Amino acid sequence: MSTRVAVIGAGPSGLAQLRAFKSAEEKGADIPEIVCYERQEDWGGIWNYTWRTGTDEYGEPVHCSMYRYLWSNGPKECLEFADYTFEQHFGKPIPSYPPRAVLFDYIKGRVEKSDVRKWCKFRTPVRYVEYSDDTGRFTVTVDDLVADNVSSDEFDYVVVASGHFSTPNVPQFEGFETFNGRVMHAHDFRDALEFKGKDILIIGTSYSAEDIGSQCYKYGAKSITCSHRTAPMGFHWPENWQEVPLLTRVEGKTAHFKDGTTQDVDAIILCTGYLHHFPFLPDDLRLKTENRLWPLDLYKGVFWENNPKLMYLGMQDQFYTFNMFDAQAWLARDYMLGRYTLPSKHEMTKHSKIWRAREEKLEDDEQMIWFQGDYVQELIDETDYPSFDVEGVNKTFMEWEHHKHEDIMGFRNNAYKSLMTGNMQPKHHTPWLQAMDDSKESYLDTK
Ligand code: FAD
Ligand code: NA7
Repeated sequence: MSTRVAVIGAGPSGLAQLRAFKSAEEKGADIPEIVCYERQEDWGGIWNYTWRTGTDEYGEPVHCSMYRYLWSNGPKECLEFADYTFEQHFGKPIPSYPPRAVLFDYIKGRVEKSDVRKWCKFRTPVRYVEYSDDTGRFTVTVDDLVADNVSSDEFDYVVVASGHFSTPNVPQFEGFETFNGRVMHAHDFRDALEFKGKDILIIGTSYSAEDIGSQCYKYGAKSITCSHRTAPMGFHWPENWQEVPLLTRVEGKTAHFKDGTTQDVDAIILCTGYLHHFPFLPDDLRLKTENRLWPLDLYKGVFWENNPKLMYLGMQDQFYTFNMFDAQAWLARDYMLGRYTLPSKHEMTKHSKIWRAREEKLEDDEQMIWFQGDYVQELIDETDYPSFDVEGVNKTFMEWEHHKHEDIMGFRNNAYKSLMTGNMQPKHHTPWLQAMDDSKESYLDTK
């Protein structure tokens, strides 16, 4: 019986796993039989945009948390694949903060050229995974939505790559039930034009709050009020933008904050993060964590310590994204190919706790970036994933942080050097605040 691998999800993490196997096959390895189950109709994960919110045409929760006009919130030079560069894909250097359509095209480009689509079963959510000690295999139960047919299959390994920025974390505040306006979570935000001329309140201070607020500003919101639980973001915001303490209650259209101040608002957008949500996993296989750089119970951030035949990709909070998922997937692949041996459970847990202890001492974003860089370096040192200049990526992240603190509405006008090709990338032809056309064609028009 040949070895069988199930990959759950065909977003950037799941696709990294498919590419990792393909790369080994191209170098002559015998690879297992691979089936990648994907709930959506196409690959790309979060980058596969849909206008739908809530439930889809099959009654499935809509995965997409993406919105129109989204431009990368970090330099593309920090996420570039080491085995497939932007220049290779687009045929020339391109600016550093691409809109969604450009990144989607790039993600798809590598796998389209790798002939791995045949391994994917679209419109097929995984409903349940069980492990049998007797057979040493997993039973994976899936729902073919189009055929309306539930079936089960057996696998030796399961790779969970279902993402963790899709199931909203929705806190409740007093008065929401009678608020005379829209209350929504960032997950359902699709188009900033909806808020043109409106006074909006944003709860939260992380990437969604910063970017959704900036989108609303760009597309003509009247005012933006950002409410924080822990600390304000502290950027140099435009004049119609204020940062206030946490919301305590809403009365009619009036929001009340902890410091006693109030603000009348038309809409409230909860940028309050997401839940790690695995309804298809039993308790003993299910990762339980908040959004952080070092979730426990995953050796090397990948292997489920209680049963390492189950692996997770991309479950960390993310500065590094695509190339970190690659580094994880290459290591997971080598384990499944018998090229990489895991230590005892005791050793795995000890290793994880050392990383966690280090994570708990991190004080700011810069330290977090270097921490995640060290993690990526540890992974790529273990496999034949093309080595790249992790220190250079960290330094580009430092420049990015600096540019944000200099000009939060203008940081995307900067350009950086590719750490993969060494080439300086061009600046975009139009400053981000004035660039209303987020199409691929407009972005790639670098002259
Ligand atoms: P996802 O992209 O979420 O993909 C997971 C896939 O699993 C989906 O296709 C989903 O349909 C599928 N799936 C889920 N459950 C099941 C199931 N039960 N059965 C079958 N399939 C299933 N990163 C950046 O680098 N730059 C950015 O600018 C950036 N912006 C972002 C903006 C937003 C609004 C969000 C939410 C995230 C952003 N990210 C950004 C981070 C993003 O999480 C990563 O870029 C990347 O998409 C993570 O890939 P993933 O494959 O782990 O997860
Ligand atoms: P994050 O980065 O997980 O941040 C969640 C934010 O929500 C953070 O500021 C939290 O504040 C805040 N939060 C969470 N619960 C509450 C409650 N109950 N009340 C007030 N504030 C709360 O999620 P994002 O959506 O911003 O980013 C996720 C990804 O999407 C990211 O990779 C981006 O690229 C896009 P805290 O600081 O904990 O007080």
